[in-house]
Amino acid sequence: MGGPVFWVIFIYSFMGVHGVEVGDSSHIQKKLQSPSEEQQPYRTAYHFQPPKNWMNDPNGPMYYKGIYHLFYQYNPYAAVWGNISWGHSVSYDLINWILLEYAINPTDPYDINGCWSGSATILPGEKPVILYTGDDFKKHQVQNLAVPKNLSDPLLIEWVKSDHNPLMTPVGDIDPNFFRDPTTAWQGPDRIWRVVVGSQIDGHGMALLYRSKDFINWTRSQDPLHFSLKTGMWECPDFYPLDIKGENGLNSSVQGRATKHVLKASFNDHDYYIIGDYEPQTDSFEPQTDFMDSSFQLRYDYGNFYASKTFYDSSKKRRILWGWILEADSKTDDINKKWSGLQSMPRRILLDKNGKQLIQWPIKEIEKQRAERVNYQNKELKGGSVFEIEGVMAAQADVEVSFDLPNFEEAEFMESQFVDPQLLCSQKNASTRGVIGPFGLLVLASKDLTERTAIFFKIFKGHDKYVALLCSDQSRSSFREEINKTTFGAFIEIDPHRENISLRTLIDHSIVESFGDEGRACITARVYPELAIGEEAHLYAFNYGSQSVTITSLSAWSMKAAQIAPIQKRRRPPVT
Ligand SMILES: *[C@@H]1O[C@H](CO)[C@@H](O)[C@H](O)[C@H]1NC(C)=O
Ligand SMILES: *[C@@H]1O[C@H](CO)[C@@H](O)[C@H](O)[C@H]1NC(C)=O
Ligand SMILES: *[C@@H]1O[C@H](CO)[C@@H](O)[C@H](O)[C@H]1NC(C)=O
Ligand SMILES: *[C@@H]1O[C@H](CO)[C@@H](O)[C@H](O)[C@H]1NC(C)=O
Ligand SMILES: *[C@@H]1O[C@H](CO)[C@@H](O)[C@H](O)[C@H]1NC(C)=O
Ligand SMILES: *[C@@H]1O[C@H](CO)[C@@H](O)[C@H](O)[C@H]1NC(C)=O
Ligand SMILES: CC(=O)N[C@H]1CO[C@H](CO)[C@@H](O)[C@@H]1O
Repeated sequence: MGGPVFWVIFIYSFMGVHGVEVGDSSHIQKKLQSPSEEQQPYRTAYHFQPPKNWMNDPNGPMYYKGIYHLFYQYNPYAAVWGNISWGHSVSYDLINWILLEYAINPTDPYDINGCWSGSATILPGEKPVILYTGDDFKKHQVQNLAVPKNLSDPLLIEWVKSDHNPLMTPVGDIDPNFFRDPTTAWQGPDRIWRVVVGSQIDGHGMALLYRSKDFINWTRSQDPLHFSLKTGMWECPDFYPLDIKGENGLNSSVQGRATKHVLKASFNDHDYYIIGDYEPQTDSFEPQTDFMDSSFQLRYDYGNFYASKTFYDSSKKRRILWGWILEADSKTDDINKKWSGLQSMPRRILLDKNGKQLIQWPIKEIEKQRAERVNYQNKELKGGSVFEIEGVMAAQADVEVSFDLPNFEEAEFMESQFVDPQLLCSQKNASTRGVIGPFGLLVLASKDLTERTAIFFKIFKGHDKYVALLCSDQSRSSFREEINKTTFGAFIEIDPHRENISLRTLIDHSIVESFGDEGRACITARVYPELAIGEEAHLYAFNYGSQSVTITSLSAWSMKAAQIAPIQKRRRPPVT
């Protein structure tokens, strides 16, 4: 017994499919319908969130023996940050989740003030391990190791901390307040493990490099993997290879000519990345363009998205990104609604063909949640027009649309290449008439359009190039005063012969995740409408430019809710 077949059936029954052993069935019943009950209009249906309390960074995501694991920074006691433990959930498809007991709790001198972010590494012989930051009894940040208690338990429910903890401590020039968030480790051709830890030394953001033969005894490298004189503290660094030519993802230990490496760091409330060449012999990393070096900063997401982490999914040979999506309401609202924080839709990451940036796309599995569909083709949107897309649940939908563009000659001129796209989006908002654009979608909109979130494009002509501006305008997303309604924006370079541009938007009650131009620019927003909730939410396409644009095709689907259910402590074998 205990073989994989047994466990597949066993866990299947836990998923509630056989209707047995699922902890809180009233919760599931609710999730199967829609979460838009009166008191909880903002809970999401197909994004990951625990039933209650505070959640922040995704931690240690991994695929192990047929099961996806997601850990996350979690406060077991309240909807505010504090008492941080590692929440743990498992899934077969990255959409439906079983909530397990906490994997790591603050119980030891080296993590008593919190078990903070970290990553999983799968060691040879299929042995997963976790490196995480502990806030110790002196409130110093240190790096610790935890391993599964029983490798035969397919859910890896129990984790034990190493007797050798802490493994890395803030000695020498390292400030004990700025030493955290170890990455997934990788092995060089010399079989030595490397890991980087986020830091700030003399005010400069830094990825400190450590090496180890045995994963226990770690030695700091004299040189960091990378640092920047133009940023402060780097939180949650991530470092991984991507294939230059193919679409397959790579595990973190792949190096060589056919790869580019991505270094991501979280600072200034955003996740910035750079792409370059990594040389494992010398552990040098040479980026094509460095952080803050040009006016065009690469970010995973130009909206609300932070402290992300990727992992390599060996079953589908892809690299997947998760990010923490913060609330944009007040702390009081969080306490009243009893929860705070979402995880983004997991996104597959690819290198763009030009090698200069990443492309992100919601994982294929989400398409299984699609239900009723409406479809339009070759619909002309004359300047100043709005039309309603009816027949889908507008508060819980997936929309894919492609627009045929008019001739660019008429495009508005943009003075400077140093314009901040976010600023441009708030000045040239969805209500401001333009030439080519604004055109796009109005989501979570009230029938009379007094409340709406607008996701739109606008085409500009620069001195030597054309750009599409992608905006997510939250300025009229809610009548509620206390909500942060900052508008977000991103530029996408387009060539003058470009005929069309696409937008995909995932709408889930209080989150709007948009992927512009096949995933070249992503913007996530949190919105909390007062009128446009549940059945009262509407979906529109619009064009406030003077030039007509044509919707080549638009498909919208209602989305089924995911099952996110707790597991009971007492376990019983399945009835087969
Ligand atoms: C380890 O897990 C397997 C599968 O759940 C179980 O059969 C076995 O008894 C466990 N071993 C221990 C020492 O708990
Ligand atoms: C730890 O590794 C370093 C470098 O490899 C070595 O010099 C040192 O002796 C090791 N310490 C222990 C306790 O194994
Ligand atoms: C990573 O991928 C390479 C190339 O496919 C393979 O040789 C290596 O065994 C993999 N390593 C791990 C830890 O999976
Ligand atoms: C939209 O832009 C116009 C013109 O710049 C401005 O007058 C208006 O206040 C803006 N609306 C919002 C809600 O920011
Ligand atoms: C609102 O959100 C933006 C973007 O996330 C942030 O820069 C700004 O500081 C926030 N404003 C307030 C008042 O919190
Ligand atoms: C977009 O335009 C390209 C040519 O520029 C064409 O190959 C493609 O089929 C078009 N896509 C759609 C959805 O119309
Ligand atoms: C239940 C529990 O342990 N709560 C603790 C959370 O953290 C605060 C201070 O950080 C403690 O005062 C609580 O006792």
